[in-house]
Amino acid sequence: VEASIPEPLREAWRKHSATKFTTKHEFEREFVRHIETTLARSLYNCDELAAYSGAALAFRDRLIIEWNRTQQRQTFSDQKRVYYLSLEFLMGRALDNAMLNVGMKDVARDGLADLGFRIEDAISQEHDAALGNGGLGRLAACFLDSMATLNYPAWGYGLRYRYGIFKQEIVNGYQMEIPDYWLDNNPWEFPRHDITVDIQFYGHVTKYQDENGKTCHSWEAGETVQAVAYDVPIPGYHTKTTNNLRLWSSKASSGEFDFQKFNAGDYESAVADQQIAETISAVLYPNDNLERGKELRLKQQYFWCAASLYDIVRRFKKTKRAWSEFPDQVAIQLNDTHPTLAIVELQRILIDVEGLEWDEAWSIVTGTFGYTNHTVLPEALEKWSVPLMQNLLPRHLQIIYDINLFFLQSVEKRFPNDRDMLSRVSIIEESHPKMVRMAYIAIIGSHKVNGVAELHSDLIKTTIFKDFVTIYGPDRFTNVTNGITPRRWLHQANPELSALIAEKLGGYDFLTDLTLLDRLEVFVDDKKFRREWADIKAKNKLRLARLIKDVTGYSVNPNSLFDVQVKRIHEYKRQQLNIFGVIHRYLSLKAMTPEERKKVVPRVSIFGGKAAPGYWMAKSIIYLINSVAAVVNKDDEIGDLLKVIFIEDYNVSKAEIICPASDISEHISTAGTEASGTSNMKFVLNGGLIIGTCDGANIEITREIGEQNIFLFGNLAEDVEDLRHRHFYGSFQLDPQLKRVFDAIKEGTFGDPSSFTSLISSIEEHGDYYLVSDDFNSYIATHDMVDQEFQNQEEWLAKSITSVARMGFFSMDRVTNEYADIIWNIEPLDIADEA
Ligand code: 7GP
Repeated sequence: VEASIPEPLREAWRKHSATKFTTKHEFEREFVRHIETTLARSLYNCDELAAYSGAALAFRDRLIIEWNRTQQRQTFSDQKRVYYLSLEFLMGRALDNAMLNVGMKDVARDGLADLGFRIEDAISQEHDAALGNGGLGRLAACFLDSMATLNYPAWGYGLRYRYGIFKQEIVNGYQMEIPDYWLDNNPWEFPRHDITVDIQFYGHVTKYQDENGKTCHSWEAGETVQAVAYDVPIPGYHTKTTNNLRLWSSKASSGEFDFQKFNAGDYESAVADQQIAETISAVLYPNDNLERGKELRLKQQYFWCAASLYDIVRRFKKTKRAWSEFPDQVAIQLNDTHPTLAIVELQRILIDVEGLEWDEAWSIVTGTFGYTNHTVLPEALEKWSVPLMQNLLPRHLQIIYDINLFFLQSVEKRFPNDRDMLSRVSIIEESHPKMVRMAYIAIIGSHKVNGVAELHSDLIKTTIFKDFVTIYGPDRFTNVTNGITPRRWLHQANPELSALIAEKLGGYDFLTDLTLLDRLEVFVDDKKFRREWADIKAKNKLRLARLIKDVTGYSVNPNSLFDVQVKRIHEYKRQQLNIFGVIHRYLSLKAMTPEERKKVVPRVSIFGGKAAPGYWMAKSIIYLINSVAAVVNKDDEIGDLLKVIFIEDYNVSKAEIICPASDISEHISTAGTEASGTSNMKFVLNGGLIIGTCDGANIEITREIGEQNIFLFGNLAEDVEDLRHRHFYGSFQLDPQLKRVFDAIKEGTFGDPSSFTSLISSIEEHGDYYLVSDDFNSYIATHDMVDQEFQNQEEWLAKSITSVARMGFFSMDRVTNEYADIIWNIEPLDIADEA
């Protein structure tokens, strides 16, 4: 408030207030000004990267003007806000998105052309913001787009990693990881050196009595690290709302510089200590669906939770409301269990700092938080060792023990004499060392827990969180099926299809109400429309063929059937099933007569995805794919009938080229393992058909688009446990077609077979946990159907169009509105009411 300009002087401010460019001419002026002043370059010295920067800075100015207005409006309205806490935001590129969302891409295209640049060349200079691993991180990014588009007062909170997910290079068929330093040349963040929070670690807790004789706790000493805010503007599509993503960066605390060491002449080690503080936000952990329990990761989690909570509480306190109103003003959503410490931290602030009683504080906490679970895989469920937590966060561990005590007391009252129940639901696992089960804190400390697709939400209620349904009743648990933002995943990734749809529907309203797509269905039989639809797919396949040529050197025939599987490499996602299927296809082709080969549909099998650096099995799957590619792609007898492609360094910007270019894509996880999947939605929305198991959102996609429009195969989730059991206690029978594939590998057809022993033995000898053999036969048979149906292009087109028309349900806007209704109890900020 002290920093605010007194009313009599404000007129001068208003007169000079920044304005947004609206014409091509004004855009050009802004562009040139930034090139010449911000970048200190000129028309003699402007390459494509500078052109990107100039355009980005011009758009950034627009965004920040709207950002400022949005923040003022939201503060003034004093409505409830939602805070989305996520350790990952997989944003991808920002410039194209900003241009489209503010509706100025055509202006920029013309302006850049006047100044000597193709807009595509400028856009493609941008480095992806890759602060995430996979689905969970991309979902967070889709949330931000949608919340801004729907005018929700919403903030994202995350970490500003210096290194995002590593860059993947394929060397001799193997994955190599290269650090991705992405912050040079990033115009999209605004450092807020005035917004800092000191974060404590280690130390000890002392008990004392306050003046009323009440026992209090104070957490003392230890080490302090400073959190500095960096703000990233998030523009909504065709709206005045530009929300904020606040990312915290770690830095040595100003008071922390060790003057004792300094005075003792140990300047170097004092500086080294500073650098240690900066390592907290240095790097994103590159694991998807896997937790490794590293101390630095726990430090990251607390650092980010504590800084965010401090910020949220500070904002609330400015309103001078009573604490009991906190849950009416603040909703906090936990993107998986990574931010679970926020629950404990809020309880700590309320009781230790603000002096509230335990029960009052706890009801505020549970009224505030919601928890989204993204996986049932046991190896991904977070647990932290008690000794580690005791050392790093001694007061938080005490509070966790108290939460547990009160919880177990209430359980015991309702289920007396059920010792097993108590040990099953205890936050503390009685192992050596003892472990803190983070998901249990998240459930106990939230008012709603949700899964991300119907099957997944059922599974968490009947398996991993079963006891909590018994304890709390079914109402604490709900489902919100995932979605994707149609702005990036249709309009931006596939501008021609978006334009064709707009032409048919009389405008772009479908981008903000995706259910309008259903009006496309009447055009299914329209010949001209079908041709245009097919031409766009063909162009998109050409675009992908060019990318493939660029990154792999292989030329592929764009008339082939493009069969795509892009996602993180994981045994449960079963890229091994896919590549074994490819080998089977290769062997079948080799066994055919030339006459028989003439009837075969040429196919390109396209893979992409990163393996966690320490995940050997995933890395050997990548190696097998590349080894098969090396043999198949140079087999002249086979030629175009089969090509195998691994696109290195799969990321968001590559996904934007890949998703519009598939004929078929693969979503083939072992039933019950993929919580939802979201690339399945991206491919269908872009007119590709899919082959998939009855898993995650595939099931609801089938419900929406109709089972005649999807290729489903494989065992059902309800049969998985039984099959696994039989693998161990019955006799394991390897599928005969898969056996032929294994024989070929063992004979050395794809190079030294010893590289693939563990991959094969996990199936042949170690119980085939992911049911590759059980599903192989139906997988192959279903691919045969795909080939057959692809030959009837008219039918195929009809399926493609019908499917797109029925995809309205999977808009992220539907998802966001459901969270707002069921979990956050929050309203959009009505722009008409603006101050
Ligand atoms: C993913 C799930 O694997 C995927 O099925 C889902 O669509 C996505 O979340 C969004 O809900 N989970 C992760 O990426 C992940 O790492 C462990 O989960 C925390």
